[in-house]
Amino acid sequence: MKLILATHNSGKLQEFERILAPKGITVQALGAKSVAPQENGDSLDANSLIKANAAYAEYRCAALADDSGLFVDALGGLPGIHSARYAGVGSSDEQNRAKLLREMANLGSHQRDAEFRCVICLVAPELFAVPQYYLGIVKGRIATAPKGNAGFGYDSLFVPDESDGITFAEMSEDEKNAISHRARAIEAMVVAIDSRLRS
Ligand code: ITT
Repeated sequence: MKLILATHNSGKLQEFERILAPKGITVQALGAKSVAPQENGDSLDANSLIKANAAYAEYRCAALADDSGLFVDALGGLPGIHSARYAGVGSSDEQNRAKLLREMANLGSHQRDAEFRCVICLVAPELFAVPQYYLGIVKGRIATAPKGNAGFGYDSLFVPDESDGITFAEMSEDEKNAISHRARAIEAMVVAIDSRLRS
């Protein structure tokens, strides 16, 4: 089975490919000429639907999109749906991480709880009459300084509760994929597709 993956984020693409390939699902990323739609929804669900719908309209092939973000308790859920542009439109991962560390500079070790959330929206009319949503969450804490070089985005600042105190960026791809928000949302999607194909 082939799905269009509506993303321009190469880190996400790599994770989808690695998790889905053993399950017999290949993902085709958007072409360089695909224009990213404006993500002006007010939730992960809304923004994932905007991206999946745009990809389906362009390719006329089953499409999925991931909208994800880092939700920090002490910041009232920020950066949340604004994670990709926390330090301003067009900001780099490094600028976003630096802003997060600044905002949390005065917070003690008991105030650093956070979670990554990922919503995948699947638009596949031949399988499901309406768009489907799959949620994955991983809980953890925000480190006081970046650690590790793997991954992307906020990985070097996020210490999952299920790790031995290391950040996502200090893990191998398979270690991150065993517990990540994205892997959990993907797993839920795969279960739903399997069960639909069997019914
Ligand atoms: P697309 O919309 O093209 O998919 P994007 O990077 O703009 O790419 P989002 O709007 O979903 O994607 O923003 C998600 C941001 O949240 C992403 O840019 C990272 O900063 C952060 N993020 C999400 N998942 C992450 C992960 O697994 N590790 C580190 N940071 C992550």
